[in-house]
Order: sequence, then structure tokens, then C-alpha cells
Amino acid sequence: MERTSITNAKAKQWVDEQVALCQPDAVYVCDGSQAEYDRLMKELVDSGLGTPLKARKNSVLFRSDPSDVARVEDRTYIASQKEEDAGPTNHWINPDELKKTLSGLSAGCMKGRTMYVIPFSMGPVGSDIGKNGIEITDSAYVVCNMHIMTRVGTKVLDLINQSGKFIPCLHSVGKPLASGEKDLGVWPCAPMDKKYIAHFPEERAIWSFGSGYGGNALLGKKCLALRIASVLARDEGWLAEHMLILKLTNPEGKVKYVTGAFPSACGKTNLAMLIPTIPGWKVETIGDDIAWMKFGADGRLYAINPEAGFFGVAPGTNNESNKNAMESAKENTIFTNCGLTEDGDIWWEGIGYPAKGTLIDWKGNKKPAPAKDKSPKGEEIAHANARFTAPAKQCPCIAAEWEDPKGVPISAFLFGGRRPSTIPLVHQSRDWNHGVFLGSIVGSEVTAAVISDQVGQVRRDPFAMLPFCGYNMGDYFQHWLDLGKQSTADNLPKIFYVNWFRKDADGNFIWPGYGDNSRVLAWIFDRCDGKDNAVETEIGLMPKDGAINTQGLNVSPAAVKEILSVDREGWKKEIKDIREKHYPKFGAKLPPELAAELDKLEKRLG
Ligand code: O2Y
Ligand code: MN
Repeated sequence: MERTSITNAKAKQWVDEQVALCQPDAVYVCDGSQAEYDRLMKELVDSGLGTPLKARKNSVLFRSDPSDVARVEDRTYIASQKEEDAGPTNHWINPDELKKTLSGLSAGCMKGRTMYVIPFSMGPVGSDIGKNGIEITDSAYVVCNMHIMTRVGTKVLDLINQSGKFIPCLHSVGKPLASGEKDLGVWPCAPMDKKYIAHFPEERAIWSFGSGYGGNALLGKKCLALRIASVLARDEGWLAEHMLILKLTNPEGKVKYVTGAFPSACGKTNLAMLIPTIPGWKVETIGDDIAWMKFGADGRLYAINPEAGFFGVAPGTNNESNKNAMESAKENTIFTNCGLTEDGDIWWEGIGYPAKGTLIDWKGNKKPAPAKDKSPKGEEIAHANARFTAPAKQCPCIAAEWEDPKGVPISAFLFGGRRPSTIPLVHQSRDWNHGVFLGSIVGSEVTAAVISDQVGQVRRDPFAMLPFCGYNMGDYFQHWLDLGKQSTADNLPKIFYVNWFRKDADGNFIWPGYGDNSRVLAWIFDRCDGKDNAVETEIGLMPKDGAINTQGLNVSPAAVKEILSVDREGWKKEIKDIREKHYPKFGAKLPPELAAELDKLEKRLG
């Protein structure tokens, strides 16, 4: 068995233990090369799992098992020693019990398969803000995705060999093969009740079993870069957040960097790659999903994107909603659960053009092309959570400094969610603690990015971290409050709450969103630049009359006024919901500062 390049005793011992447990037929240490990617992808195609796309260079389509199409929150665990440390928003199991269950499931789980050992870096290799991990997996599909989403290879392994520092991530699809058995083009995974996405925060370890899909299997992303990293960030005094990072340049050429936390399926990728509709402004992308931020010597927070690719939602992505994402996925891209056209290209609902002839849907069935670029519910060609895995460097609007190991200095944090009523288009917090309060009350209508029985309802998703915080959310709020004491108000990012999703009485969106969100970004930029463009209101600072550029905007002045005013009755209901249903969840862990912010808001509203 070839694993000569792992020389560090700790890393070697960990790998040896997993080999003994999982009993693979072969062990292969990944070098991250293009040749390796090409060889594994060819194997996946030859095995019938991947379909090369004739119409898209070096791109391949995969179809997963219908039981394995999204993150599985109900099977995601934070196994801290004490239940209280996982908190009220996580599923907890005693770590010894969970390890016993997983050890039982994992014994011989890689029989008939190759064990791939992937040394990977989250963040530019060697960055002080980044971290290294080793993912062990029995899925070549996962290896290829990790190649795109992280930095894989011998440079990272050299660092791990020198330092012995790595986050161990064990993954298996949970489908061993009997002697001579092959997958025969069938996506391997375990049944739902055998899937476990397990995190051991005290050990900083990840163990995922039974799913080969996205966030369940690409362990650098949600498992490491958010759940485990949030614990590291708490202990080491930094932030690991579910935030996009964008670079904003005003018409005078001045630059500011902004991060934004939005729950899953709120258009973070679209915002990160936005094409402004207002003249002279420019948006460039640093990252579309995760931000790691540490204080620099100047007291400012510097952010890196720990990822190297985009794992973007395909349906609804088109040249109108996100041309830059379409361009990013033009070649060298892995597509999962999209439709396949007769001429060998992908297709999905909302791609912006109707398909022709006969399609193959995400389940592998032949279907006539729908008349428009939509399908009746339940008959979709692409799964609602179909994805493209595309290299970030292919994004036409990627910022030149996106891989700067020092990170970029952040001027503003945005919070937002899909809120059809109450929350205005934009408001700014009065100060840091009020901003933490705003982050703590984020909520959004649930969509299909996650398997849940709550689709269509508003669920509170504090800081958009509900599924991703690796410890007690009450302690997480406290961490944010404490962080605000580590620097001055001038140096700390200003905090804004935005809502692109207000609806009118007929259920239509009032604000056009997409490129027109640049109008709001411009106001935020000017706030950070000290411009006198805001008025104080009961809920925070809001744009002065005329401070949002509405030239060329296709929204009536009355509607703009409506979404830029304080809905007192709506906020009173909001306060009642927070007081009675949201905050009580955190019990004694709710920081008194947040209860005080709620009281102050109520008092101001009268
Ligand atoms: O369904 C999955 O496994 C992916 S979920 C995802 C992917 C990319 C970015 N964000 C998310 C998310 O759920 O927040
Ligand atoms: Mn996300």
C-alpha cells in the first residue's frame, strides 16, 4: 500500500488506524495534480457514474441517488462532551456513543474500494488565517470536487508533515463492495438512517458516513470551514462565518470590502458576483460562501475565502441572474443532478432558455423538453438542489487579491434573509451590540437547499449559522459581543441588515434584486466612507430621502418608500416572536446584552 509521502508520525498513525478500520483494497495519497484529476475523472466516467459533456470542455455530469441530494441536517451531529456545549440548535450525541456507532458502521466499509487520502488547505497554502486538513474518502467523485473546492496536494502535505497540524476528516459513502462487485453507474451511499455527519469539537475531528453529496461529503466546506472552524475561532479569538466576501469600487476608484451572511438559498453567490446597474460602480468577488476573519495589527478585521471554488445552486442561475457564475461554470466544471441535453450539455429550470428535443432528467429518465425553461412541480429536469462545482479562478469578476494570504480589510458586515414583510430594504445598526442583535434575529423562508419539513416557513437562522455553528449558539452570540471589545468602533466593520425579498399584497417581489442591489451597496459604501446619508429611526439608521440612487430603477417611488420605512406594527410582532419563541431557546446562555437590545428596540417603537 502506497502512502510513503506521509512522514509525520501523527498523520501516519491516524491514516493507519483508518486503514485498519475501513479495510480498503488500496490506499492512495493524492498529489493534487491535473493528471490525478483527469485520471480519477476518467475512472468515474468509465465506471458509468459520470457523463462527459460533449458541449462543455472538460466537464462531467453526475446523478446522485435520490436519497442523497442535499445536506441532511437531521443526521448532522455536534458530539461535544457536554450536551450543553452543542446547545439548543444542534443535534447532540455523546461522543463515545457516536464513535461506537460509527466504528461499527465503518468496520470494513471501504472493502472493494480505494481509500483516497487528501491533504488539503482551507485558505491560500501557508496563510496565517488558513488551516490544513486531511480528508480520507472512498469516493473519487469527492476527490475531484475537493480538487476544485480546496487546495489539494503535496505542498499542503509538506506543511502537515513538518507541523503535524491537520484536521482529520474521515468520509465513507458507506457502501462496501463484495468481491468482484462494481457500482455499475449507481451512486453509492448508505440509507438515510445510516448517514451520519459527525463533528467532535473538542478533538477538532470530522467523521462523515453514508452520503456522497456536497456539504455532507466535501468535508472542507461546511464541516471544517464552519462547524469545526467556528469552535477554533471562539477559542483563538477570530471569526469563521457563513459569509460571502465582495470587493466594491466606487466611481472615484475607492475600494471597500464587504462580507455578507445570508441563510442558504438567499442568493449569496449572486450577490458576490453582482453586475451593478448603477454607472461607475464595480463589484468583484473574493468568496461566495465562507469568510474567515482575524484582526490585523491595525485593529481591523481581515478576511480570507477559505475555499478555492464555487459549489453553486444550478436551478435559477442564468445570464440575467448571474452571468459571472455561468461563465465560471463554462468549462472544467463538475455538474451534479442537472438535466442532460441531446447535444451533450447540461440544462436546468431557470437556465434562461428552453431546452430542445429529449432530455435526460436528474434521475436518468428520458423526458421531452418542457415548453418553457420551467417544469411543473415534481417533474423537474434538474433537482432543485442541483449544483455546479467550478474553480473560483474561472470567475470573470474574481478580484486580483482573492488569494492574498493576509486577507482583505472588512468595512461592513451585511445580514439578510428572505423576509416577505417587516424588514426594510436596508438599515444600519446603531452600534456593535445592536449589530450583533440584528445578526441574532436573522430569519428566512426555508427553500429546497436542505431536506426539511419546513419549506415555505420563516425560520430564524442567527448569523445564517444555524446549521453551521459547532457549539452553543448562546456562547456564539457572546463571542461576537466579546469581539466587539477587541477593537475600536472606527476599526470594526459597520453592521447592516438588508432584505431584497419584500413582497407586495399580491405576493410579487417589490425590489428587483440582482444588479439593482448595487444601489444598496453604494449607500452602504458611502456610510462606511463617513457620508451624511442616513437618518436615525427606531430600528437603526436608514437612508435619507434620495440617498439611494433610484435612477433607471423600475420600481414606483411609493413602493421604494414603503420598503425604506419602518413598519412599526410588523416590528412589534417581530419583537413578540423574538421574546416568546426565539430568545427563550437559548436559556441562561442568552447574553444579557441581547435581551437589553430587544428591550431598547421595544421602548423606541413605543
Ligand atoms: O446541499 C449541499 O450539500 C450543499 S449546501 C451549500 C452549498 C454551497 C454553499 N452553501 C450551501 C449551504 O447550504 O449554505
Ligand atoms: Mn452556504
